[in-house]
Amino acid sequence: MSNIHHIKQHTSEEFPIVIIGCGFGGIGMGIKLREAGIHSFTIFERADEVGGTWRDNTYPGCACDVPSYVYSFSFEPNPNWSNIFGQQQEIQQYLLDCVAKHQLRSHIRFNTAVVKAEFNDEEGIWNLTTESGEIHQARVVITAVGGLTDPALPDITGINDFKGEMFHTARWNNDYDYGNKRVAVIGTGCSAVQVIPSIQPDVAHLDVFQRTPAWIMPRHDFTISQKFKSFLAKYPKVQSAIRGVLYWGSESLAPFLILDSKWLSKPFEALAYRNLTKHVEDPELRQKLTPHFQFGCKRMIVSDDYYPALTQENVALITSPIERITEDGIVTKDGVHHALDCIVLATGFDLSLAASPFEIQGRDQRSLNDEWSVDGAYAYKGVSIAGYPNWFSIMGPNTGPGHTSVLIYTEAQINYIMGGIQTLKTQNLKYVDVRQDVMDEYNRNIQKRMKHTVWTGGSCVSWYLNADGSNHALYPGFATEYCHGIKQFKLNEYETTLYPQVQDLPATSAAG
Ligand code: N01
Repeated sequence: MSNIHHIKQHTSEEFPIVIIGCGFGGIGMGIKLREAGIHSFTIFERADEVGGTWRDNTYPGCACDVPSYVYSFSFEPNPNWSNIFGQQQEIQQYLLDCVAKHQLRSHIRFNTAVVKAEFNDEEGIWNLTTESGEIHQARVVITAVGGLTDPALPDITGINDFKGEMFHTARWNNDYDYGNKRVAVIGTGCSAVQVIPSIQPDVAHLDVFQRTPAWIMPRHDFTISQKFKSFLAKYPKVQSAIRGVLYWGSESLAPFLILDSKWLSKPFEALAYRNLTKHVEDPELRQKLTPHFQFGCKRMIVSDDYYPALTQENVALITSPIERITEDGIVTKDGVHHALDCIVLATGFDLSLAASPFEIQGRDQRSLNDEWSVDGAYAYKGVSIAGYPNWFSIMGPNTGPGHTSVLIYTEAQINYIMGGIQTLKTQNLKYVDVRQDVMDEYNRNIQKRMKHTVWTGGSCVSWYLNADGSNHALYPGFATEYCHGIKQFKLNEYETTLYPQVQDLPATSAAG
């Protein structure tokens, strides 16, 4: 272990904090720490730039499927969104602007992947090992590693034999010119639905390989005029009112999109079916595109240009299952060989909600990976995990929404974690460790409610579900309810230990 070196010593007053990941979660956390006058934090980012999923997903057409006035920080409103649904480049620019405005860059260690974390009970310190073997120490660790980050590559026979160009939507090769090429898109989820209409006009031929047709609602996007942007800049209260309207609008949809009720799903299925019939006249194509699962079971997709793109002459929707990939194309079960120059894998993400993001060892050497591999990922309110003191997660287990902006939840978590940090500091506690009984009771209730959701009862398979069919990804209720429940950091829900004495502690290499 000769390459391990310890970072310079600071006093405990500096209270070293490490944030892992610099997407929306890590950036928001950094902003709130600085606002509270806490500068002794470092953000470890495995890539060479901030942005997380918005940095990585550069495929043509990539945009948010949640209106940007609510898919942005409430404390950093941006009056300049180009459209109702912000595009990837401007969302990434928004994050870069947040980082610059709040002077976060000096806190960030780029190209630094944390591969191991071990808690030292005696000192109340987390030892974090990076890929290069450095060890950093922290009193508090906040993981903001995101969920939709690692591409899920399909297990298709011959996938490595293909001699043409092949890439995943989240790793788009922007140097590749797909103009006049024969291109395949495997998958018809949110990413595919954005890519397909964007590349269709330029490619020679497009084969769309569909396994399960999705429910698709109209998007109704529109460009925001310069006049309106200036108006919002002048009257920020109007923008927060718009945010409020969008928030409560989506909250009102929650029962329809969450509960396992055929009656509640029906109006949405009717609207989506009308959207299909409006754009697709050919009865055979319509039939292929008609979903057979309950609306909401998979994430609702919004698009105005996907169906029209599928009706174009240079597009074929292929529903015969893929048998294998060859050197020059894809062979389907019906025996047809589809000759191709390029294959786009729009096959989603590996959420890994039955494993920890890396090796994490809590009190008494317990291993998070071992614990989560039994029944899936659990945390209290998605944030704290019993046995892993002073360890907080942003966008942790069961905190994803099926009906609204994930950032509503993210902000609530950041606020809660700030409460935890302030409690640790002001009460001179060595650690806070959520009580096992409190965490278990919370998750029993979550999983009980999960049985009544469309995600488990709606006859579909989605990335929300673990291999055993359990859902550790989403929150089965209103955002308002989640936010209310997490409003206050309650110390009586935690085991605590006083810090024995003020002593010099090794700190991270935190700037500032
Ligand atoms: O991934 P997905 P995604 N052979 O998992 C198919 C967010 N997002 O990247 O349905 C053939 O939804 C798979 O088929 P099936 C959003 O939360 C947001 O599109 O499993 N096909 C499916 O059609 C979203 O929910 C935005 O039968 C295979 C597709 O690949 C999440 O990211 C934009 C296959 C995967 O769909 C993931 O969306 C984009 C195989 N072996 C994404 N394996 C915003 O706008 C998989 N498929 C914010």
